[in-house]
Amino acid sequence: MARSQRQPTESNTCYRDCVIDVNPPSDKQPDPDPPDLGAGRKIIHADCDSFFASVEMRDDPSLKDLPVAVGGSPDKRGVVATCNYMARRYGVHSAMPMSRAVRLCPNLVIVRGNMAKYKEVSRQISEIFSRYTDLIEPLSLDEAFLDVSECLQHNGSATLMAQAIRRAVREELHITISAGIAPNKFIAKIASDWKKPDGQFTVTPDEVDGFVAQLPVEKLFGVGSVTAARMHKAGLRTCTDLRAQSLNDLTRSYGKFGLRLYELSRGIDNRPVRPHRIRKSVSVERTYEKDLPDLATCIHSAKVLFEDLQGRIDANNARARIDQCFVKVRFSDFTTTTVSNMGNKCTLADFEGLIHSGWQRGGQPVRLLGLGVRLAHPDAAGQLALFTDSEPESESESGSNDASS
Ligand code: DCP
Ligand code: MG
Repeated sequence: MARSQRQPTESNTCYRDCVIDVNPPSDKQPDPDPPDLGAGRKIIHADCDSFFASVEMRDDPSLKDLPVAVGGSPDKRGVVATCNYMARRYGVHSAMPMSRAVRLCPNLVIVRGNMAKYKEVSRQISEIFSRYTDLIEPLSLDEAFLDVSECLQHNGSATLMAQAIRRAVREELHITISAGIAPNKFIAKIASDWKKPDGQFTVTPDEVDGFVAQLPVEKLFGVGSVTAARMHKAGLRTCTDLRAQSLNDLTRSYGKFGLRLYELSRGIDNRPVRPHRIRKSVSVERTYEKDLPDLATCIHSAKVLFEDLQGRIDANNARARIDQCFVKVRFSDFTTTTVSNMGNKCTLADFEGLIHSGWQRGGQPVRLLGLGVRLAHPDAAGQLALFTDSEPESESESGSNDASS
């Protein structure tokens, strides 16, 4: 079948707002033989399968049995937000340029995204979760941690609760969701991927040790490609290899993150499920259809982004917490630079000054421009702005960040 493109998206603007855990992992030294405090808890990590694509397939049955991607137009530098599992067999994946996706899968059906619809489905999914617990920590529109330790339904079996949740999502919302069930967040998150799509996997407290021992280091939250490469070079490939290192060795090599590695490689993760998360930054960025040729065009284009950013800051009630503004510039050769300055005003003139500095670092046409503000911790700003409206996060639990540098 010839590739059909349903509604090419015009906008390549995206909002990358990052959130931070209210209570980051403890910095204190572990006991020589730390008790597994997580053993008594029951955590479910639930994550929809190819979320945006599943919603689109649900709403348009003609897409059934076709490879489908949600995202922007291949002619306009659009990217793949997600694709269904059939398209994944061709090598298509999230964040890939759509132009590459259609080369890999010539009969790919491209559907424009509809964020309002996904937010509504996300709200409906949260409602189903809330039948079991109030301790729900959303990570993005389609995934959340649930602490069901105190829930008495299904004789207190988290495995049966996960089954019931998945059944409700399937029968009421007509999409599928996978789940991982474990004594802590770290293992539940990995387990939800184990039987995807439309599956679930339980790691009981007795199984934690064996399950974690064989995990590759890349699976640990905070180990991105840079840290993983460093570990491989040092002969560390699995959690078993990490366990052979003393805490001193790990902190010497990886700084503060060494303690976290020490714990995670033993299956220890005492982070609570936190219903609220705090926003750490607000930003807006745009990939242009045609490169911006010079500094003057960049300054001109920044006005629209600036307006967008103001709206986002107000929508998040974040103005009082601004303590830094930054600009991201990606040049035509894909090199990227970020320039920031301290201050809580962040006027258009401030951003223009930053663009000026950023531009000079590359001195070539610009592919992407981003404007953003970093936010002080609410305690410092004397107010508490709670994160309620989940969107895909730049600092998520996905482990894509390198935390050790
Ligand atoms: N998303 C996006 N851009 C990305 C990654 C994801 O816009 N780079 C959006 C589209 C996804 C949704 O977020 O549907 C959820 O992201 P997931 O990582 O959970 O991916 P999926 O739900 O699509 O697939 P999976 O079955 O692997 O969870
Ligand atoms: Mg998902």
